[in-house]
Amino acid sequence: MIRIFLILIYIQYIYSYQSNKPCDESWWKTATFYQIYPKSFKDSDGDGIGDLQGVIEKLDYIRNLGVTGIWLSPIFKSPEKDQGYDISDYRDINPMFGTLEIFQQLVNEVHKRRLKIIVDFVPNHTSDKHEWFEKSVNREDKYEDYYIWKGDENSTGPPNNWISNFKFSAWEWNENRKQYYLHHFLKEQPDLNFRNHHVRNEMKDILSYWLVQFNVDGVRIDAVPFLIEEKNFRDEPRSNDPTATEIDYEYLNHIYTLNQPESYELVYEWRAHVERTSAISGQEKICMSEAVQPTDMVIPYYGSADGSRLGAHFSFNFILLQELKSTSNAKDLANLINEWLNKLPTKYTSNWVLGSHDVHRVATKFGKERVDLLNMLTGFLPGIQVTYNGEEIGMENGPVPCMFGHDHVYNCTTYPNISRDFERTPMQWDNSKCAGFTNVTRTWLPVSYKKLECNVFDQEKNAKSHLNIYRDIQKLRTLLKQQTQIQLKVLDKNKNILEIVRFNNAMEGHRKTDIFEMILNYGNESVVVPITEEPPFQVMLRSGNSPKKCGEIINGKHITMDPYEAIIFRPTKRLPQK
Ligand SMILES: *[C@@H]1O[C@H](CO)[C@@H](O)[C@H](O)[C@H]1NC(C)=O
Ligand SMILES: *[C@@H]1O[C@H](CO)[C@@H](O)[C@H](O)[C@H]1NC(C)=O
Ligand SMILES: *[C@@H]1O[C@H](CO)[C@@H](O)[C@H](O)[C@H]1NC(C)=O
Ligand SMILES: *[C@@H]1O[C@H](CO)[C@@H](O)[C@H](O)[C@H]1NC(C)=O
Ligand SMILES: *[C@@H]1O[C@H](CO)[C@@H](O)[C@H](O)[C@H]1NC(C)=O
Ligand SMILES: CC(=O)N[C@H]1CO[C@H](CO)[C@@H](O)[C@@H]1O
Ligand SMILES: [Ca+2]
Ligand SMILES: [Ca+2]
Repeated sequence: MIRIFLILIYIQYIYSYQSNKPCDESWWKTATFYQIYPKSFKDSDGDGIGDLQGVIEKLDYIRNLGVTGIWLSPIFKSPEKDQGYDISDYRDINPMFGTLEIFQQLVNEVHKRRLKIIVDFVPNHTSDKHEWFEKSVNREDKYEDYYIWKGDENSTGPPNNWISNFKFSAWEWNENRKQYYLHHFLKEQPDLNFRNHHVRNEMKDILSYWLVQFNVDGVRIDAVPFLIEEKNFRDEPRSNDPTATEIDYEYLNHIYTLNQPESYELVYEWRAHVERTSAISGQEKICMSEAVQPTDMVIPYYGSADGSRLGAHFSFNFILLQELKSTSNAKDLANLINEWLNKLPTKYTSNWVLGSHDVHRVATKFGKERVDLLNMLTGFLPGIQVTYNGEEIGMENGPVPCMFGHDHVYNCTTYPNISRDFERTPMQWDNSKCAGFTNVTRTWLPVSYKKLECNVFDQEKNAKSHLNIYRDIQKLRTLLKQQTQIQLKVLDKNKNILEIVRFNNAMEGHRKTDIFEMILNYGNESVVVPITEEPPFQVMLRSGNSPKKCGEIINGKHITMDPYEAIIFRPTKRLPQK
């Protein structure tokens, strides 16, 4: 009884502490962003394709998840050669998703619910159907150098050996202009020339358009490593990858096309511009950058090494997404977390990502048993959490027969393992014929039969479902905010048990007050482990497969961890004050 009373006082203390802070200050630093893949989220008009009105219909669901905001994958006008990453008009909405009016309504509805909204910003390249490209082909005034053109009618081949991310030469011949243009992705995605000041200004205007005029809260900047290329267009040297053939991207070491100093510089410029839009609108707007690169290359997108320039508010941390395997152990996991935290200067905000529209579903990659454990982990680690839609219910890859595939880049026939169609199947809202995604049977990608065992409707009813545990994590995150320090420890000889302690020693000398601790068993065997902190402990949250109860008090110095079990708890005894 007394204990419950103390907890109530404690919670009150936390809330009163927060309410004394200036309203909304750096709201993003402890945010959870929910990534929506609009085509697969919710169809409102019965064409089998998700749309913005569908997102509006599901905003209450999103608010009830307890997340901070949504990030929408591209929704702009596009011929859809690369699922909207080939934009033909940066200032308009793809009619399949809706209109500018519906988008404005979405922004308003999001804000009404005290949520935030982030849109994708794809500056490296446009669609070849963008009017800028057409004007550039025709050498129209001002537009002539909007893209990267090389060679002439007498050229006998591409200007250099650069290779596209999607295989083959990064150069495409244009018969009208009689020159080659550069494209790091598809040939329908010509690279913009950021050495041209008109292009630089256009992009800033587009940022203002969405951030100020439409009042969105931030942008996610796509593919920043590719922004600017070395200006002498030198050939790139061979890589050491023996498996790569001449046409493969991996064949070369991309020293002249990736992460060039000017690309970082451009991100810093955009940050300054985003700050200006914050000043104009009186609200803190943010930018996040996407670089699927080694950590050492990713971190400078946060800001310059000398600290004089700020870059993205956060640069996506893909270390877990790329390196963690189902066969990893807790030691590997600890090493990955430590590698990131040790390299990230403490003044920057960390972030954790496990899923996206480009990688296989978490449940498929790591096993269904690890869904809660991994959602709890990314929610427990300090900083920002990013969740790809469907991961909160532990959706698995959907089966997509190749004839129904849509990933033109990684064609299902040619790339049976890396086609991205599988993680893009429609959201499973219920177990009805079309999973509550739409009211028609023909959907752009097939609805997975797994809707029968994995859907929102059923999980609503079960307190220990992935969905409800995900909601509990979001609630707990409001308590975790103050604990900025972290310690990691592998507890057992088999290296499958990871203990993570969060505390705050910044405010009160070196006293570790208000400790939160997570223990997870990444392995498939039950293990008894000693806990580092002094008992008793109170269980705050546990994975669905855990026999422990929320609120339960644990008195022993040892704890039994079932296979794939995760718990978050708190020592209930305050440590003696020094
Ligand atoms: C599906 O829903 C849309 C929008 O409510 C409606 O216009 C359409 O007629 C419905 N289609 C079917 C097959 O029920
Ligand atoms: C291409 O070669 C022809 C014949 O040598 C020459 O007249 C022409 O000027 C060349 N074109 C360019 C763009 O250099
Ligand atoms: C994949 O390639 C096959 C054979 O080249 C083609 O028939 C199919 O339409 C392609 N699928 C996609 C999604 O592009
Ligand atoms: C691709 O998938 C097949 C079966 O799904 C598997 O046998 C093969 O090892 C995989 N290849 C790679 C490179 O992962
Ligand atoms: C756990 O996994 C290992 C490695 O995959 C396997 O050899 C072992 O049999 C599994 N143990 C149990 C209890 O399932
Ligand atoms: C994760 C992600 O958004 N990847 C995108 C990076 O940019 C290329 C080109 O725009 C896209 O094809 C990827 O989907
Ligand atoms: Ca639709
Ligand atoms: Ca570029």
